[in-house]
Amino acid sequence: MAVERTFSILKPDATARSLTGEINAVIEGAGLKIVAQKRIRMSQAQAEGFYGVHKERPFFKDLVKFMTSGPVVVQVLEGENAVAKYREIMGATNPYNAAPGTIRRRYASNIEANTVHGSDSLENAKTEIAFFFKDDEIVG
Ligand code: IDP
Ligand code: MG
Repeated sequence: MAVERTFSILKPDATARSLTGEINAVIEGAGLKIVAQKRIRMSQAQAEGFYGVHKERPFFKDLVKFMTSGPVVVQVLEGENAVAKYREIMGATNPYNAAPGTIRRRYASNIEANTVHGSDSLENAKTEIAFFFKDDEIVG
């Protein structure tokens, strides 16, 4: 195993319910370090660019609307096997299918407002981190 970095978003449904502290405690409890973090309002262009791979999907417009509907917290997480570990503690995309104890099972409202984003590969993590953070904003 190797120390990796992954990209995380606490989505608008998390900030709306003031769950950022609680979710960060879960992240840190799993052994992942939050090495960068900022609260932002995503622009429509940022949301469309970030979720560009989904632009042909029927839910794309709604997803962009949701992601720009309120503040989000973008983060860089660091730790052993961080990409897979974060996906594991997030749980499945649809909270109804997410394993008990996972962030999405505990906090998510539905398949769209599912509380957190996490990169699905090391390669995508690098691209996603670079989309929101400059190197000197990440302090490991
Ligand atoms: P992931 O976030 O678990 O990697 P993706 O398939 O990459 O899931 O989808 C990106 C995001 O798009 C999801 O987290 C969720 O917010 C939204 N999404 C995915 N599938 C649906 C759907 O069927 N309906 C509405 N929103 C969806
Ligand atoms: Mg994904």
